[in-house]
Amino acid sequence: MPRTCILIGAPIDAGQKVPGCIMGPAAFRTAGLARALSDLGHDVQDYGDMTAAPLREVTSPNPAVHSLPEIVAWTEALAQAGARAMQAGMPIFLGGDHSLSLGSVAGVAAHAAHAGRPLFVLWLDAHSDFHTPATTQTGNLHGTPVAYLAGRDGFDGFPPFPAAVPPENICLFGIRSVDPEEHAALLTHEVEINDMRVLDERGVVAPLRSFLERVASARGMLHVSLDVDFLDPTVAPAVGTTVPGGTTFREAHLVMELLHESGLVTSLDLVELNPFLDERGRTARLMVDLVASLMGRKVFDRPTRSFA
Ligand code: Z70
Ligand code: MN
Ligand code: MN
Ligand code: MN
Repeated sequence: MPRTCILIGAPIDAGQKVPGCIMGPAAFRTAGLARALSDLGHDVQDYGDMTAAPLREVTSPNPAVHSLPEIVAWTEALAQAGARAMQAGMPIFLGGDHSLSLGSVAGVAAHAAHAGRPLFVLWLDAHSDFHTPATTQTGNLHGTPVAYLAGRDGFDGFPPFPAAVPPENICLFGIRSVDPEEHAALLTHEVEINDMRVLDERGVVAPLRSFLERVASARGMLHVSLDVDFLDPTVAPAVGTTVPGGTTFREAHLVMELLHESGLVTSLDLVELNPFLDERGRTARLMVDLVASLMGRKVFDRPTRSFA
């Protein structure tokens, strides 16, 4: 089914400390994202790159936190743009580091609440990103969006999250780096956790299918947040914090194909691409290919699937 894909560039890099993510939206465009989508029959509208809202004076009780006014300003701008884009089609947010999801998911959640539909979030990442600004040790706010969308406290200065996503509607998938404060908090929230231990034993198909069945039976909307470090750094080197033991090229494509077949995905983040660290554009091109699989590209287009 043809979709209206809305590209929203969010060149944010203040959510962490390695320079380069700011070039992410340009790299996605250079790697041919719009063309890949239009070749699949989708309508593509590129809204260009956003800028942050005006900076306000906001401070954190945690002295480790840096760039708080910048991230709050991006969150405000992206939440507005995201909610508006949801009315026009399927927003695809081009990062930028993962702090962009503070805003993108806020916008999507406001839309879902307005539409009276439950929101589910699939977090494809090496990290759990479940810190709050109060618990982060690095002060890097790209490690906080899942806590924000789950409605955790500690986000003083941020816009109140419009409609907290129930923890059981959140699925962390591919994680292999969890800090002690995140671990403790995850033990008291019913977030679905498919860490690498689970994926090694069960593969990606069964855990993902069971989550997607929950989304479908709740008639939910589904936001997918794809962090480049979901992939193993040997296939996706263009990322600031590499964590070994990530998903393979084939597993990642299979995840995208299953998402396409589900027909459930209503919004998407592409985050943490650092083109400055890439090898001749290979990570940017891989990310574009993954989006193409998510949006319907197939190796062989059978009239009916013969492997139900
Ligand atoms: C660590 C922190 C993180 C992404 C790194 C890492 C967080 N838990 N998130 N890369 N995408 O700094 O809080
Ligand atoms: Mn970090
Ligand atoms: Mn992340
Ligand atoms: Mn990550």
